[in-house]
Amino acid sequence: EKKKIADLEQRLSSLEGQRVRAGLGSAADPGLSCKEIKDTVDSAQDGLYHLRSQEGIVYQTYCDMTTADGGWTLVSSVHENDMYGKCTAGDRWSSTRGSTTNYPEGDGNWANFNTFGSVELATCDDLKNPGYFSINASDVMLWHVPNNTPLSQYKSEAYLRYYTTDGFLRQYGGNLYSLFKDHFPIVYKGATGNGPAIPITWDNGSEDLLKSLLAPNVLGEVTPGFVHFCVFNNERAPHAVCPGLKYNGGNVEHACIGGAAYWAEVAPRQCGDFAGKDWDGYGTHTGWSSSLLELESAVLFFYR
Ligand code: 3S6
Ligand code: CA
Ligand code: CA
Ligand code: CA
Repeated sequence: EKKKIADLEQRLSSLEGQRVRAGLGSAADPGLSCKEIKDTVDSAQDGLYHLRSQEGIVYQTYCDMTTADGGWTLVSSVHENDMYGKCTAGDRWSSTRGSTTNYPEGDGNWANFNTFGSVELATCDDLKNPGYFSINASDVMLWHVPNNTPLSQYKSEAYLRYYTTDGFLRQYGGNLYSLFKDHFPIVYKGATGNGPAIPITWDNGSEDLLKSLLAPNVLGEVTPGFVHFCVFNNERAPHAVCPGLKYNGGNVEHACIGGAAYWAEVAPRQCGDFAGKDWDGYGTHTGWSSSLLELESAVLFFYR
């Protein structure tokens, strides 16, 4: 009898264990990251999960559980809501307070604990959740998704999807917050040089597709196949990220996104989340202007 009871107790506790594990990522049992959930529940699918920041804040976000074995957490998106508004409302990844040298870091959101937006509006407005600064990660994945794409189609509509594989974040504090805060501050005329250019693996799209969407004039100044962080232009304005490429020249403002609050070349024309992507007209895809598709897409950032 005693043996039977012990066996039953063991079976019960193992079933309870399974129930709790299977619920990891639910509201009742938030995970620390999509990677933790995927590592625990191998069959986990792409979709929404509950996560908990190191400070205990519970939030919902999208997990990609399938690309290259999955475990990718959506932490932020950079969206340009008004290309004609130069460092105005919505330019949270540069300056919402005008084109000015008064705030050399602009709004400072690359390296602070501010949060904004929501997972279902990542292609309609900027997103920054607590994962951006609280997850300890190794790599990033970026998706270029047309503006206003609904959550259910982020992945299928992302015409460029790529990720890093070398674990570079580990040497910069485990996330982009630490990379920008402690190593490569996004500060006008900042003292650091350019940050690292990390090789990428393509999941969707290609170097040729990226090149066909960039402003024609930048092709002579870039090497596709990287994601490049903290890149200064000729006038020493920093750009937080060059998505899909390494920027070798000085007219960084036409291909790279996010920054501070002042672009000196012809202020305020390059001031904003998408900097100078419209230099030769809105979506004209001539000279230093990107294609309309790139201008009207958000860049989504994932950690793993
Ligand atoms: C390929 C032409 C270079 O033209 C220069 O770049 C021109 O003098 C500037 O108006 C322009 C801008 O710096 C582009 O950012
Ligand atoms: Ca703007
Ligand atoms: Ca924005
Ligand atoms: Ca320039």
